[in-house]
Amino acid sequence: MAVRLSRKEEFALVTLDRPEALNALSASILGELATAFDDAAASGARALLVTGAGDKAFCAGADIKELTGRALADDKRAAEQGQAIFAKLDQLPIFSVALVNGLALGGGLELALACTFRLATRNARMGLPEIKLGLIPGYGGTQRLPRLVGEARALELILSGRMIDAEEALRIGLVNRLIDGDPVDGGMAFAREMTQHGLPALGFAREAVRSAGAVPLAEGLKIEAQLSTLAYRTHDAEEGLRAFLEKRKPRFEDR
Ligand code: CO8
Repeated sequence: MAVRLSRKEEFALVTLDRPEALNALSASILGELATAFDDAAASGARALLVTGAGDKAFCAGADIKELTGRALADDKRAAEQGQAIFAKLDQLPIFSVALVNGLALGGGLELALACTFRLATRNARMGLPEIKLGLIPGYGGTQRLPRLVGEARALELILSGRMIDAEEALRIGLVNRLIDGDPVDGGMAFAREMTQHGLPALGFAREAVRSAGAVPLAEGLKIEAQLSTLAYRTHDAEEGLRAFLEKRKPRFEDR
């Protein structure tokens, strides 16, 4: 198995474990990833961390050896399969955090883009080099990258195929934060910060923010009004408001 699913306290950790090929994504690894995402979501974990084995790469992209000599229909099927698996990750009911601990290229960066958040180690380098192979990104990169960093920056990276370092990725908003020390420890600390409050409000906030990129403002405001109204109805809101008035820390129960 080149994909390992493990438990790290209250979090699930998916590790791409094929360091000899810089954790490149073969078709069978993509299938293993899909299973691991489902299992992580069903495990009761509070968030999912995704990383690559070794200290060189998060993931160097699709396995280039598998990309040659296929029929057109197979190329399309492969792109749709990759897109569907990354969409599954994007839509998991729990938050996901990519721990980019080295190279994240092509499909590897697209894997990170499908996570809710991205953290990078200082030696991380990221890019969409498909253009250098005569290709374009096919696992969501042309759609998710511009939504994160803007159209002009995304197009520049896709047309040049150049790699950017962790500092630049942070500056353009491609990654949320840089991590020093052990990436998994850093990822757990970040995930704990993001999930320390009650799950219902966290979920409503995520849903409302996601709608901002998908619907017109007036529609989004309606969604926000509905979700914020729902939040008032939760036990956690009752507890949070009461705790403030009683000058104590709230005890959220995720309901
Ligand atoms: N696929 C398969 N094997 C790979 C890949 C890859 N993407 N990347 C690295 N490897 C292998 C190398 O072949 C090498 O194996 P071996 O030792 O057996 O020769 C091993 O990993 C180590 O790599 P290098 O010796 O090349 O290591 P370097 O440190 O010299 O170079 C690089 C590192 C710069 C990352 C270099 O390996 C490289 O350029 N790799 C390719 C990166 C790339 O182009 N990725 C994009 C792939 S295309 C893609 O992801 C498209 C996704 C959408 C597809 C849509 C389908 C329809």
